[in-house]
Amino acid sequence: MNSRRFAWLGAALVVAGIALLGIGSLTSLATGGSTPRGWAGTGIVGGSGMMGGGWAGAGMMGGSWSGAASAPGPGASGFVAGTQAAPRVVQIVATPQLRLLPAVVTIQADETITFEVTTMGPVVHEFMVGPAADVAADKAGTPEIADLGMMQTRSLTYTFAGPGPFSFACHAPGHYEAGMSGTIVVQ
Ligand SMILES: [Cu+2]
Repeated sequence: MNSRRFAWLGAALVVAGIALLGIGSLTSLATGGSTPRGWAGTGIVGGSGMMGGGWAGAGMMGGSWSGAASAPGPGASGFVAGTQAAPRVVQIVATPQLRLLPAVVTIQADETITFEVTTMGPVVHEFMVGPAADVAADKAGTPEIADLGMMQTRSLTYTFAGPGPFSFACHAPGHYEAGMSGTIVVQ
């Protein structure tokens, strides 16, 4: 779901709300008295409620961008170290501005992490993760998700053996050079 669609939806709901108010006012003019005015008031509340629904949708998008659905990391309340049997989920967003967010992911030594990577916007990205030297060199065989198109989400599970250093990056042409990489911090 993109923001433009939300904007159109919101505009449509505002128009619907205004139409309701108009009907309420006309009813009020035609009949007078307190009951029609009360009905018009209900129209106002209804319009606000629908707009509120649109705003909640925008809030959900915000959650996706900030990685709010990722499992808690080391030091956070509720943290459970990821294992090969039960990997910890970390959400990554690949943005049209050529960034992988969050750009720093903190893990406990030897954790297994499932990265759920989503491309926002029309630019196609990749997601490579592993030893920092291999990721920097785009070394063949380094685990990666390739050709991740607009609004697609794919997963990659990786076990970080030892102290690192580890990193992640997008090697679509020009993206790494533009700064499309991130750091794994091993606690
Ligand atoms: Cu990229």
